[in-house]
Amino acid sequence: MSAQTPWTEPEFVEQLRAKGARYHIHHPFQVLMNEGKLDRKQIQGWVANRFYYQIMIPIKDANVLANCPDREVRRKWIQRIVDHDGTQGDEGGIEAWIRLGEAVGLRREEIVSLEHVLPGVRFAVDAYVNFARRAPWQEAVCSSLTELFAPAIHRARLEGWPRHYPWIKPEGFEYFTSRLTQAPRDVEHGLRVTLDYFRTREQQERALQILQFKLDLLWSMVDAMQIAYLPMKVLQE
Ligand code: AHQ
Repeated sequence: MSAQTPWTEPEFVEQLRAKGARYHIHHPFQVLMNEGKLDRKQIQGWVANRFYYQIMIPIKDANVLANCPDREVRRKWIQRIVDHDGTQGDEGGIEAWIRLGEAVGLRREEIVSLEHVLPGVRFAVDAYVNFARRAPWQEAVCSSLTELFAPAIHRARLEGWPRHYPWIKPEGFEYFTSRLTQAPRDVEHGLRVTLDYFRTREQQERALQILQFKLDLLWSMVDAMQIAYLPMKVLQE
């Protein structure tokens, strides 16, 4: 097969899924979290920092909409904003994340003030939003495909946190539960757009590069939290 031969759709999906090896579920801080080895302050730090990612997802998605001339795509994509911002009768994911914050012992004010957000987390999240603002909308869609790997990380939290962190109030877990259905629905649409747009082998390689950019961004967010919240001694054990 020549280097320029495009992958078939199953081969392309396999290449995208292979990128999961660098998903942040494998980050040392996340591994310690899922093994129940973090303390209250470290869990609180992660929740407070990830709140910045959560509130910027709708801004990112609004940039995709603003760049997308395809009404059919917009009709589906706009649901992502509703999922997070909420709507009449459904408070949405951002509110659910605040409930997660309160369930781990943070005050609402200190969550929404963003006072705990680390520079490295802010830079990584802002890089994602700026990518969606200036990249072709199909590239921004492709970058959301890290959620190919997200159900596993939400399931791990739902299975492990009640056991490892019994001090966390269970109403905090609603957000993770909501993503078990929302993420696969989003991935189905995002993957279709990606497979339809990235057709030549060069374009397919570009899609892998975009996915790696987003994986690195998620990874670097947790790097910042690890440096801030994990004493070096834990890392040397
Ligand atoms: O809660 C998450 C979420 O709403 C989204 C949207 C999606 C995107 O558009 O990039 N990615 C994403 C992710 C969420 N949670 C992360 C986690 O570890 O809890 C995973 C993250 C992703 O895999 O990109």
